[in-house]
Amino acid sequence: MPDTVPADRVTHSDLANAVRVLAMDAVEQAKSGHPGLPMGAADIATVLFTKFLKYDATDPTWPDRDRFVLSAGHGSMLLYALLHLTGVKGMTIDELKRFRQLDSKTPGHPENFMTPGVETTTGPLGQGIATAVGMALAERMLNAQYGDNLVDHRTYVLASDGDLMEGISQEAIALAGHLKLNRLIVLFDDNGISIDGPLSITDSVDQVKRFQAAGWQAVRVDGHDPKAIGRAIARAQKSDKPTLIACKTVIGFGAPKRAGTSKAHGEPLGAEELTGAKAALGWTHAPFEIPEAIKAAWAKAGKKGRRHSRAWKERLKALPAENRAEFERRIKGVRPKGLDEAVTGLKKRLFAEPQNVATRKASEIALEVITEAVPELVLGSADLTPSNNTKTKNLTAISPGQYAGRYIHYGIREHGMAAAMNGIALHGGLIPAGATFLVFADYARPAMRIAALAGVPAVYVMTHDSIGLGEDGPTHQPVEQLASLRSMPNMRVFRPADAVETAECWQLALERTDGPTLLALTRQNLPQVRKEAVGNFSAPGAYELSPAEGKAQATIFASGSEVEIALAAQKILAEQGFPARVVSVPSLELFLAQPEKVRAKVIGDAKIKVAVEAAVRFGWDAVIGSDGIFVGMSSFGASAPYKDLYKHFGITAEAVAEKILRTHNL
Ligand SMILES: Cc1ncc(C[n+]2csc(CCOP(=O)(O)OP(=O)(O)O)c2C)c(N)n1
Repeated sequence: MPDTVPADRVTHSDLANAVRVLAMDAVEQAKSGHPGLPMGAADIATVLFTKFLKYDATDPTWPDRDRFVLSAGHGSMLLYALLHLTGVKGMTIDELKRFRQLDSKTPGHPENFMTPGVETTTGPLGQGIATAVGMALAERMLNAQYGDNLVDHRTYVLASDGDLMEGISQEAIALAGHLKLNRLIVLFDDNGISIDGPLSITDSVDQVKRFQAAGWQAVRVDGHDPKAIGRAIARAQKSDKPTLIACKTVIGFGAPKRAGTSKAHGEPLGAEELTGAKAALGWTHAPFEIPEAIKAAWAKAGKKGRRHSRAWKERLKALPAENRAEFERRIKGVRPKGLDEAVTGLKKRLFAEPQNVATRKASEIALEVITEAVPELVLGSADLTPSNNTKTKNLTAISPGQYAGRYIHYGIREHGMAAAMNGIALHGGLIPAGATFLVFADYARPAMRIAALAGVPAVYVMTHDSIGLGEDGPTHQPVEQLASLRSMPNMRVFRPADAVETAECWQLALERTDGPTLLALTRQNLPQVRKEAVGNFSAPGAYELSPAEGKAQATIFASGSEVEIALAAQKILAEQGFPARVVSVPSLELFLAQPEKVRAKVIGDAKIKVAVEAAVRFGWDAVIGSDGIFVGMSSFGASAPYKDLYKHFGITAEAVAEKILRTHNL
């Protein structure tokens, strides 16, 4: 199109082609990336962004905006092109030219913490659609609290074949369909192509029927017909169910040889194909060059939501000061002042009346007061509510069409739960805490990894944290989970030793705003080991719980349920005139992240170092050294009453004391 054409003569195809060519050019320049999806889905995205999305590019984090999630994160250039064209600050043409380069705002896959306007990190297929379910749920839950005046938006997803093939999508769509999340609209880029070739080599699911069976409205449209796409979205907006719009598209639309083939999926087109594609699209401009008229039309689309954002801000301003401050606090993720007070109060009570309870029960006791102090905390469980102890008396569950509660029955969907939790947290205004057994963290792990990577403050309540769960046997007994979760950057794992530490760890989990926290809790009862003292001792990850009588000859480090064993071993040793100290380690990796001085003081200079944890040794050498003594697990568990298992695997106070004395006498 010549530069002289006025903005109002710009057509849908001009707008969509601008997205296509930016994607082609950026992938070509990077010599890496995925041009096929942006080229194929450009028509869908153009209709959505220019006609439907309530979006203000000048304020991309305005709380009542519609959310757009590019679930097929490999098509990231589609999103970057849209953010650039609509005028999001910082998303310059130079950033597109630096696609996939170090420190650019255009990394290989969308990262919400790097790129303004990106709602969530996507790339592992299936995560985006499942995260969006959480966003759509958060919208309804906040709407139930604040009304249409403040919370009234939709969540749109662009999902690919891969997204819908991944198992997590089933958990997500079943939950969304059940809960009737009618503000969730999924645009399916139905191109029938993935990396290995046409989908027909591996898949024959009728996605429309599948979604319908899960309680969705589902329709098929021509994904290159803007009117048909528009009609389907308009219908979806009126539906009382979530909607799938299967948009039949051609991957790599416009590429002369590669369109419609897997060759268009994930590599640069190459000079010849690129030239051919531009010719086919009628595009005559230099690489990365967008004619002024098209630029202007896209910029106008970017400001389309501005009147909505302005009106919304006026409505917010008009609220009574207190309501407004509370809403803003929650949206900004600022934690309430009452949290510290509530936990301090609870600890006082625990010191006065010690509770010898399982830490899952201690967690419930903590939640009784914390849920009152933190109204944005939303709990839930993947069908283990009575075992996880997450539903306190003051919480009511949400149900289809009824979103006023604060408890979510996620169903037996650990992965879907963890992804939905990401969406709830990223939406803003709510803090999600979801529960299951620790061993099933493995079922939730890919979404937990996104939380860690994307800095999502979700809380995982994972009970039945060792062989201490007993009779359910080795399938249910976590052994390697603690080590593997501790190894995940930015994941914080707490394993509190008693009711006091549990309250402290809950506080630390909720005060954290830059990443996820896991609370590993016991099924079995534990004595309260903490004596009265002021301060959150769990905060540095480890502290001296019980000093030695005299100069310590050994330090026994332990976490969770094994702190009791460490204390009993200390006693046995003391009776034999051997002074040892006990260090409680509620968070090994948090402790290892402390400055050297802090670590050195807690580790101490006793020659013999022992760690006791009913899990594998991996990770503990950083504290006890490779020649330190480890008392724990080196195999899977077994099925028996838990006390028998501790004896069977040699995790006892006698064994700890005996090993220390043997080493001492060497
Ligand atoms: C969980 C996961 N497994 C594998 C991949 C690697 N991968 C990236 S794109 C892709 C194929 C996707 O095909 P499709 O979803 O149809 O996208 P399109 O070819 O239409 O771009 C695969 C296997 C991934 N990103 N995530």
